[in-house]
Amino acid sequence: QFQKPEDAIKYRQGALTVMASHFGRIAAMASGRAPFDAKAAAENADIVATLSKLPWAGFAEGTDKGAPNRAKAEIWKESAKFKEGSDKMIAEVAKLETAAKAGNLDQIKVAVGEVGKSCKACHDNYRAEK
Ligand code: ASC
Repeated sequence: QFQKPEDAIKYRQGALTVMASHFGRIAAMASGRAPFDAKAAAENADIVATLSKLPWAGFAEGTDKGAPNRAKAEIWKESAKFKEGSDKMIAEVAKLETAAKAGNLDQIKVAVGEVGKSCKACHDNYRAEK
């Protein structure tokens, strides 16, 4: 899928960056920083759900080096645990998508919190400091 390590690194960073942008739009509604727009929430949740499945292929073996990136070597030493974390994130995003499709702001708030926790768990364990 990737010719060079830097292609994989760019791919995963791109997917995560775009995902954060679309998740952020929903998170802003959940926190009241933006007005609740059910249609926009559902559209953004669909995009996040699709994107949530993509970054992981970019964590190809040996791509802790090759371009500027903050991936720790533990990702490949603890690959089962890392996969558990990514699966958890995908599952929490699926719940967010369900809540957003239902137009249920209370459920969206809960799901946004759980998705955020699942992002943070891997960042805490597997993302190096700047
Ligand atoms: C976001 C984002 C993350 C997570 C994380 C949650 O919106 O870009 O990486 O939430 O900050 O703690």
